[in-house]
Amino acid sequence: MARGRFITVEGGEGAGKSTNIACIAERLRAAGLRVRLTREPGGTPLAEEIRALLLATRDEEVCGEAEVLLMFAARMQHVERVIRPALERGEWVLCDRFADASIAYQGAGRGLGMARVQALRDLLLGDFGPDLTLLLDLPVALGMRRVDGRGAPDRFEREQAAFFERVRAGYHTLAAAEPQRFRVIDASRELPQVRAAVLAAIEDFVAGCGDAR
Ligand code: Z5A
Repeated sequence: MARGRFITVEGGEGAGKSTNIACIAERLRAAGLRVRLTREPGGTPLAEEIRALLLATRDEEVCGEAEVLLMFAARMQHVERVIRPALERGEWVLCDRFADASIAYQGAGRGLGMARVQALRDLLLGDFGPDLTLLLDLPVALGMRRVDGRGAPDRFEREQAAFFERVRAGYHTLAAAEPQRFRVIDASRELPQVRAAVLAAIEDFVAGCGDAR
């Protein structure tokens, strides 16, 4: 049986990851593929508990190193218990955020340094990673407007625009370094146009996977 493929969707807040990932899953299933839809931080009971710890607002300031280690603790459980086994069964795994998020948010956003977080990724994951990454890119202010009024902001949503600008620049650096893996989608457009661009990228990728079914 052919190994499945690992697709991740990345971007800043309000970029439309959750909105678009469901229609990607639908399109892949329509093509006869078995799809596992998941997210980070999270994706297993333990990793979801770590997610709750990470998103909770708290009086104690969380240091960047503790934050990135919690992200990777959740990620390793997710990879070893869910993602890798699913790929080995031939399923396609579609994940809302993965290690690129740690490099952009903790490496660039929190200022830990992208290279340090990449070194941690390499230490823990080796060459395991996504086959395709869709980066939904949009100006920070527009993303913030889209999520405005959604309820009490979590610990990340309380950050200032400057933090999200560093995150966005971090993602641009990652996409430029690996153009064969990343597809950058202009997510500032109306939803039908964004969705069309997302599905075109997916179809292009599926067409290049001759052994996938
Ligand atoms: N984080 C981290 O720091 N390090 C890591 O390693 C990982 C994560 C894995 C939780 O992630 C936080 O964890 C996240 C980064 C950090 N914090 N932040 N920021 P998350 O992915 O669960 O949370 P999120 O990024 O905040 O999700 P989000 O804000 O919901 O973004 P989204 O999923 O991309 O957006 P959406 O829910 O699909 O859309 C938002 C709204 O915009 C919604 O009302 C849509 O109907 C609307 N929308 C979407 N597309 C459009 C278009 N094209 N036009 C108009 N309106 C639209």
